[in-house]
Amino acid sequence: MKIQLFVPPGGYFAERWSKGSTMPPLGLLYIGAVLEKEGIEVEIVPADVLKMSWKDVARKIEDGRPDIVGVTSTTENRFQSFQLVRQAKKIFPPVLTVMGGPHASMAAEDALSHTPELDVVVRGEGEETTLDLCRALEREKDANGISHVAGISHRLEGRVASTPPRSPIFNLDALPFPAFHLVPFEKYNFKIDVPGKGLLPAVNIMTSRGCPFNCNFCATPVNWGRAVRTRSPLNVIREIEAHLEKYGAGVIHFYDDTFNLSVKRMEDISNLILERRLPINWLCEIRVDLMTKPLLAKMREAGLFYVSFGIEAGSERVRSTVINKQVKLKDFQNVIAWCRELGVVPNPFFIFSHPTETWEEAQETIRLIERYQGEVEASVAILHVYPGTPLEKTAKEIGLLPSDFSWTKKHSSKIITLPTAQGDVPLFLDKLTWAQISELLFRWSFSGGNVSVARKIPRVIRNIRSWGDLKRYAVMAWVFMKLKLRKLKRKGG
Ligand code: B12
Ligand code: SF4
Repeated sequence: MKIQLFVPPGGYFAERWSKGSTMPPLGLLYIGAVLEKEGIEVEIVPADVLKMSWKDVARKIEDGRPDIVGVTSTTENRFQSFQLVRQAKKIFPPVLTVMGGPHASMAAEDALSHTPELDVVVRGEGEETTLDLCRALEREKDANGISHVAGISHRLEGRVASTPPRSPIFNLDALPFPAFHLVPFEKYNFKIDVPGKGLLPAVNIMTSRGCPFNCNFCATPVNWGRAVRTRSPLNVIREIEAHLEKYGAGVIHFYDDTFNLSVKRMEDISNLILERRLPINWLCEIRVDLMTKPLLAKMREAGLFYVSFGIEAGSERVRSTVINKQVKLKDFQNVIAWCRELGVVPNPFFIFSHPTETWEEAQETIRLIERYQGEVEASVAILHVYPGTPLEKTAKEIGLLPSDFSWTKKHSSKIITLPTAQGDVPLFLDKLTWAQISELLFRWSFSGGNVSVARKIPRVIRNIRSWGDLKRYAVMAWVFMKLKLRKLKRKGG
């Protein structure tokens, strides 16, 4: 049994990353580690970071003649993932094509119904399902053979069929550490700037899966489930130690959706880092309503230097009744004050254009960002719709996504995207006009936001695909000039 696991080449992310630093794909590395442990021949091909062309990909499959070609998918890179599946089937028809990752998991039926070259979608966690799939295929080389594998959707007698969901992996400590040795680690050039220390080599780690909350736009509760599973602090520390030894990592980026879900576990991890004097700097994502000052101080002592958290909207109504994020402005303000006192960089996330969000409410958000100018590193996005989320349902109900919408089809004129900002993913536009959204984005940019308008111009021009796009970018240019003039007048007067 031989399996090749691909990150597809090109696409929005590769383009965005092409000159910077990125990180190895933890999902494929976990699957690789499990298969390797079970004696299955596995090759991971990160075609993005290897800068492979489609011809290179074809050659890889032709030479490898694998039993299975697997490809990971996010909604941003889905078209590249579909393309890879098509190519694999064309080059080597006997291969079983498998797609996993957040996009395929959340839109399995859509992906299979519109992509005849795709044989199987693995929904959710991939470690046990992929292993079962390999074993089933070893026994019986046809669709019936795999129809007992839990957690997949596939084609059976000409129709798309789904097996029952697989139960989540509760004992995450039982998983081997991700197989970093299966990718060319140095090619990722994964480095993070630590204040006062400069750019240091970094490694990505995930210590828990699942989220008990249910924000309307978020893929995590659907993809990973709402039952949170955690690795033991000691297991986490062992992985950090392995990275320190092998890669001389100076920074650990914890990618857990909410690292501080359990105060006790957070304290234990911090205490172990301190006891073992691990020379690491780290960053993570938290919920502000679960944070306390003593905990943040402990995390800081253990090496935390940058912390991200979603506040999403300045309006209480939008946060609590639209997004379903019960976080108070007071919690947000406290965490920022503690961060400043302790020397941690606060990185709040904000989103514009929530369902029913009015211009007045959106201005509460931008005023909050402007109020904290210079004190925080704010990240801002326009709301995007992802498959399987409550927001996708809303978008269908109000007709933003037409009834015949498919995630497999490109550039429908009815769907508005902003490829230069976040790939080919539908924007959620409701009450705010395009000019208002543009104003909000530029005001964020002027208040220290990390976007350079000038740098984006070549990509904007390359990505104009319709009159609608042209009109939207023209409105943006007009709003930009208007705000610049207003700024100049203020300076002058
Ligand atoms: C790290 C991360 C990033 C990194 C990218 C790292 C990388 N090179 O992969 C950065 C910071 C660059 C990033 C950027 C973005 N991200 Co991001 N990111 C994450 C995060 C926090 C962790 C990913 C991870 O390592 N998970 C751990 C591994 C173990 O899980 P996994 O990758 O899902 O893999 C498992 C299964 O999915 C499955 N599987 C995966 N691939 C395959 C393939 C096969 C063949 C099989 C069988 C199974 C399988 O098995 C794996 C093991 O169980 C997730 C949230 C999350 N909880 O996962 C969001 C997440 C993936 N990101 C998301 C988004 C929206 C974005 C951005 C758009 C954000 C932005 N505003 O720019 C961009 C888009 C980038 C892109 N082109 O996709 C969404 C994706 C939703 C979707 N439908 O695609 C997620 C799910 C967050 C969320 N809650 O909504 N992201
Ligand atoms: S945004 Fe964060 S808190 Fe909300 S559901 Fe997603 S992971 Fe959970």
